[in-house]
Amino acid sequence: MTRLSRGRFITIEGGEGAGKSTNAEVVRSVLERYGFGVLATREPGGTPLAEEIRSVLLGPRDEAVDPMAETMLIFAARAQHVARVIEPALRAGRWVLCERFTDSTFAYQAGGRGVAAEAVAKLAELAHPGLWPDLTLYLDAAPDAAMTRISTRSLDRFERERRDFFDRVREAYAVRARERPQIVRIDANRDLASVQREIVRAVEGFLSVHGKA
Ligand code: Z5A
Repeated sequence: MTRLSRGRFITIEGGEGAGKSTNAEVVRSVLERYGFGVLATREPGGTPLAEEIRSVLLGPRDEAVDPMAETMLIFAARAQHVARVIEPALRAGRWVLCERFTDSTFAYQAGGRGVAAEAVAKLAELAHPGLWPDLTLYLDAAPDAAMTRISTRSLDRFERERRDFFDRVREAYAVRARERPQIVRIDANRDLASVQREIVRAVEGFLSVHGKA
């Protein structure tokens, strides 16, 4: 197995139904083919405590959830996930592949809910000082088409939001993708085979530069 002094941190981002879970498998198989040990995980979640916070966040509730309370719960889960799972794996030389990370918070809580982006940035610095993804694959899909893909399952508290919420989330992702060179936008409106070919190209391109010790 190829060993690096420190592993790399790869995230997959995008709206609901964009194909994050489906394509995480593709990314994992490329990395493993090149000999890297991969830890696949997700947010919110990834540890028993963080998964409990996920249930609190996603479950339906009668009480309106304050956007800052929601943001702080997400960062509480993230701090635990980073400290107990992500950082130890990276230090051990494993590559961490995570569905969603702080770019989701910029998109959903800042873009979607209106929390100040500066507040999100400050909490990020407290929850994961100095840790940012080395590569982010942003699967950009139009909300209506993506929601159709998941229309047969029961919807969580976020998926019940109105259309304009998802438009704001998508716009915030677009801004973030323009600002951060680590984010590679993939057009996820296309058929799965085309999306996957582009993902393989993006990961192999990253490996050609960052895949050496
Ligand atoms: N959230 C937040 O607000 N702030 C944060 O900081 C974080 C999260 C970290 C749960 O996330 C919620 O948490 C999320 C935002 C909030 N809310 N929402 N809504 P999640 O990641 O667990 O939930 P999700 O985004 O809803 O995941 P998902 O619906 O499972 O989407 P996905 O993983 O991107 O899609 P998929 O399961 O891979 O694919 C869905 C279906 O589409 C499946 O049948 C595929 O075969 C099909 N598919 C995928 N790609 C294609 C293409 N290209 N063509 C045709 N069909 C396709």
